[in-house]
Amino acid sequence: MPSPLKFCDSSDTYETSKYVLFGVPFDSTVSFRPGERLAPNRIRESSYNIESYSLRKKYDIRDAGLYDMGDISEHHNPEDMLEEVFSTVDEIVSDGKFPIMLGGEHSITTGAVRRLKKKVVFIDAHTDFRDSYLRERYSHASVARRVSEIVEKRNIVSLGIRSISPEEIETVPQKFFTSYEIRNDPHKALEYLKQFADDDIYFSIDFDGFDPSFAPGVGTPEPFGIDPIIVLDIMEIIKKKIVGVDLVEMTPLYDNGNTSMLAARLIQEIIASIESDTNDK
Ligand SMILES: [Mn+2]
Repeated sequence: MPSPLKFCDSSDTYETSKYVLFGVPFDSTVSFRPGERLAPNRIRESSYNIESYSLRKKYDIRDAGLYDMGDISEHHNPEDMLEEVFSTVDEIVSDGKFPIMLGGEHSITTGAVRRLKKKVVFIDAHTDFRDSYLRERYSHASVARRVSEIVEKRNIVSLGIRSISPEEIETVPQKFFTSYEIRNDPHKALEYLKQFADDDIYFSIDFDGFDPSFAPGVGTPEPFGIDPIIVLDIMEIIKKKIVGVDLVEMTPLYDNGNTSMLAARLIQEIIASIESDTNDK
């Protein structure tokens, strides 16, 4: 369904665009705090309160060729949602464009990875490696497990982990760096990413990976998170390999405005990193 509200600076037509943004208003499997389906439009609203210019990369996002195609249909059933995410990403990448997906809850990532079949870097507080949660295999708490069935566990790394179930420890989840490790020495995780980025990468940003003081508007907040500025360092490592991105698990119902603003700025800075050739920041 087309959304009348468009991400700021997304004036290009689809045909002339390079980056195509779309929303997935889905939160049916959320276990704690709902409202993620409202996030895409809240992020669009926030985008009108930032400058189009990235001072870090000396780049104007208006030069990028960003097109906002609106939201996909509202679904209650995860499989129906995943099918539409798959076909939407298929259309975008088949046309040689870069997909930016606004969640919605984390389960939406599986639809994009089904199409792209690339390595995945997650930012997340949770390993999301349960086989199912509350009897739902496509739960937002099982997304890394579903993704591992598509691209194999060795092609996944998660950053910011600080919550794991005994079941997940026993099944040996994907490679991850805890928020404590990243706080003590971020270079270890970044060095790992340099080796990891030898092939195309899909970047999935769960906002609960960040500390709740930076991103309070999330479904399952976890104390002791990472500083979102690390995304800028991550982008410098993966910018030549990144083929798609999603921003998930935000809920405006618990936000004070900072989380949606962070999302809007991250979209701008991710595009600026890819587009800019300068290495200063
Ligand atoms: Mn999470």
